[in-house]
Amino acid sequence: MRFIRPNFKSLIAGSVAALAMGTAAFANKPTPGGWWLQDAASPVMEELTRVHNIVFVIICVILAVVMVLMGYIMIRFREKANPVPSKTTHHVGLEVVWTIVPVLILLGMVVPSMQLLYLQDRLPETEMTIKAVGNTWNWEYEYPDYENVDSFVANPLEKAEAQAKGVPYLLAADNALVVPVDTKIKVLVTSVNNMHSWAMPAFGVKMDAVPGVVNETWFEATKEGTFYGQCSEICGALHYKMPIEIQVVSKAEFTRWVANDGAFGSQTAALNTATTVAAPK
Ligand SMILES: [Cu+2]
Repeated sequence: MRFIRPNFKSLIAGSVAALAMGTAAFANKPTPGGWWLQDAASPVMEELTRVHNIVFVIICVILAVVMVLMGYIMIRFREKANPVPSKTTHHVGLEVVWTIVPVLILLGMVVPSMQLLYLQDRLPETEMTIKAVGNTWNWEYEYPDYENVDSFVANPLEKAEAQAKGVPYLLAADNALVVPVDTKIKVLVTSVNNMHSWAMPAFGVKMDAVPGVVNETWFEATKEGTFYGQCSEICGALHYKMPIEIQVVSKAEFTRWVANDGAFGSQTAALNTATTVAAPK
């Protein structure tokens, strides 16, 4: 019989990497072998990471307590060591404790969870709006606030093209969504045919795109740069071909981009080697 042996070397390397995460450079995309949350680039994701870490610690403590207790019971009360088992079937004190303690743990988790849900769900006073429409199979974007910026479609780059540009294949798109930094942005998400999900891990955003329904969510990017996400609803044959690439630029740069009808000028295009934004048709 063959057993699957865990790769301890990579496990240890991963743990060391996670411990060093505080000092590591900001990663704007999934990393090979990565197993923790992506780095936060929005207030919602920062809060989401904080709540996740709190719950993670609680889970680890519960796991440790249960494992130690199980081990103790199995050794201390095994047949050899304990030939005459106790006939006790009820213990009021113990039952009260094992009811109250989990309730207290859950109450402790409910407060930060509800605060996070509220932060994600309640739209603040947003400064601009973006509409993301899921097609089979690509994303189409509209900037309703800027009439001169035409809607455009984002498709993945071909593998060879992505490799040549040094960008992640199936995450990088031919047209990136361009948004200003430190700006509260409302995102309207819908679909024309089947269900998709517009997700951007670094911003803590994941919103279903449902035909006939306009869902809304929001984000505020706190870092400039290129960020990657994907459709997060198994939507069909080419589900994997729905990358979401967001380019966060300075407010001045964004103003220039809008004034240029949704295109980077020749000077600023050099800043953006990862993507090209198509000029309006
Ligand atoms: Cu999809």
